[in-house]
Amino acid sequence: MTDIPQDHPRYHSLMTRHRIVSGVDKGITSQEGLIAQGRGEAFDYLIGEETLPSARAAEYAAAATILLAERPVISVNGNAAALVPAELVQLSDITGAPLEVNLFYRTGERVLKIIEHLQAHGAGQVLGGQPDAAIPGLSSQRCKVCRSGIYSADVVFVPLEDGDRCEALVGMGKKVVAVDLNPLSRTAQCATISIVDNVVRAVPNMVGMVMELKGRDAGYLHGIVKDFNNKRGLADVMDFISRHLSEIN
Ligand code: PTJ
Repeated sequence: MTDIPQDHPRYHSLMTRHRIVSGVDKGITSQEGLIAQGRGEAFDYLIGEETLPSARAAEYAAAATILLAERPVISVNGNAAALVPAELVQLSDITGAPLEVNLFYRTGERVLKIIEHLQAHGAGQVLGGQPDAAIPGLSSQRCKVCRSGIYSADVVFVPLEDGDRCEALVGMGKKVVAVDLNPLSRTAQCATISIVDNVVRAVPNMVGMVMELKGRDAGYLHGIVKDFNNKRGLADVMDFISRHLSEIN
């Protein structure tokens, strides 16, 4: 519970911050996750705290890519679990993509708490508790994955993280769909589809888009993916930020 008044001009941002703090209190989110959230907030401010048209296009292409995938997987870390647990469970349900907990600051206890947290939000089986494979070339704890999940996935959805694993997953030949508010981050720069948006907007948007696209044939979905240009999308965000800053001055 929080006593932030609903008419506070920064209500939504403060509530999001509160969810991360509460994630730390529950042992779901790492303390470093607070710093990551702060960095994200700064970039969110620069993009006007709304979904830009380029992000919407990326979310649309991401929804189509996940629907076209043979073995899509949704990777969950401590921040995403605190911010959008119900929405991630919903995305998993409607796409058939399993949820797998994968952490940078990994402890067995935190993995278990995140699995339980997702299950409290309606998830069935959640992968990640007993990793039995490793992402080649990655020395961090993030290398620990499930063979039936991230290891054999063709498309991995990663709502915000550090860049190393994104590079390693792309190196394994996978398509990576990443959400990252920092268009300059290694994750955003190396992902197959980079969604420069806040996960609290991006994931619900994607749920709506998947529902809309679910009945469409593969040709239509391939068309959406083909029309999407990731480099152009990132350049559009940078253009928006520069224009936005010069308008403020
Ligand atoms: O739960 P763990 O142990 O896996 O750790 C997760 C964090 C996020 C702490 C870890 O992966 C980390 O340290 O990440 P970084 O290197 O701080 O990168 C996080 C990226 O996510 C930054 O580029 C932020 O701008 C971005 N970000 C932060 N909050 C959001 C976000 N992007 C979208 N939505 C957000 N709410």
